[in-house]
Amino acid sequence: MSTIDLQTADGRHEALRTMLLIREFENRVRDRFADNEIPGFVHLSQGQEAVAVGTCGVLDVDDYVTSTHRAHGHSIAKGLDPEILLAELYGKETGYCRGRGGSMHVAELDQGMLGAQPIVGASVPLATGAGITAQVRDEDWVTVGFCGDGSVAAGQVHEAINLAATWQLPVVFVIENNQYSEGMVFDEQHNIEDLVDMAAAYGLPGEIVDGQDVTAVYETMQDAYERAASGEGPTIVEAKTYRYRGHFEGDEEPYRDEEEVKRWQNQHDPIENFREDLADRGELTDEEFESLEAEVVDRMDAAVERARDDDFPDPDAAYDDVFDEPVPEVELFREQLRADGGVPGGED
Ligand SMILES: Cc1ncc(C[n+]2csc(CCOP(=O)(O)OP(=O)(O)O)c2C)c(N)n1
Ligand SMILES: [Mg+2]
Repeated sequence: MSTIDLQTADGRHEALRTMLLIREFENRVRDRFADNEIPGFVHLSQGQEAVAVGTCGVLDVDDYVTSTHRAHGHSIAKGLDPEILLAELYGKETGYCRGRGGSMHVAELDQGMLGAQPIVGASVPLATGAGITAQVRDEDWVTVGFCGDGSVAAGQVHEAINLAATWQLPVVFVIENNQYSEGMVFDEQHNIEDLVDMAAAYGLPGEIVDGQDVTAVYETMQDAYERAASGEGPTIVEAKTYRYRGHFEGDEEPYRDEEEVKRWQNQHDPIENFREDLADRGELTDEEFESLEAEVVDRMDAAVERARDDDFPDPDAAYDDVFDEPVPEVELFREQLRADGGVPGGED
């Protein structure tokens, strides 16, 4: 059973709320990262919310997704709590991976989130692996492997899709074609216009979908899901989309014009598109939209406060789950960490 039913007005409101939540979550990550409150490295998915919500909305809690370095939207759309996800990004003990994973490694198996993968392309063989497990164990779950347009230039992606196609695994590969791979424009990296054309090489069906239209993504995914769940094998879905922020926070974006970004924001925004759809259906007033916005702002205000107040992991536990036997280098690191008050490099 899908987690969001787009056939109903309640389901449509839920889809809108989830897209707004992802947008606001990433506003906070953007700002708190700029303030050095959030450590590490972050990649935002603003502009791509409809791909995450339209895809994951079709899935059941027991279905799986594998994700990339740009994983916040996929995670929240798959049902992860933004509060716990934010704590993870803050490196706090209360986060999904007890602060060890951060933005690019978050995973929550109970919710079907098999993990963000910072190695470009790695989400695809993982999805194939989850598909093999389902087939061998005769389980019902379907796995979605999210990947970017850039990842399609990586060898492991093709090996994994070929295997999934040959063994007719219950997997859907969703390529988020946001037209850039770091600073590389799409046609500098690929010799075809539509990546989905490669589906023919594996004997798979391929679908192109407008990734700024949550309803279109959802409907395309319903068909792909049906095929996967009924033993007809994988589908490749290519969602044409766009990221508003740089490749990573701090990217100066010399490779594209501000005008291009503004054009997508003004003409192809997935939230604005869907808001208009719902207003046209008579299902959403301006007041209702503003109240949904206020709700997610309040929720994220509270989430930031909570993540700030939560504790960092105990330095003594820094290498738990890493080494079986104590290692001298680890002891040294632990001592240093203790001396620094539990924060690598100290709390300055
Ligand atoms: C194997 C590997 N090569 C290179 C990198 C550096 N890198 C990180 S993200 C990225 C671009 C990925 O582009 P795409 O797949 O289109 O995803 P997007 O960033 O657009 O979401 C690259 C080259 C990496 N993380 N892993
Ligand atoms: Mg890309």
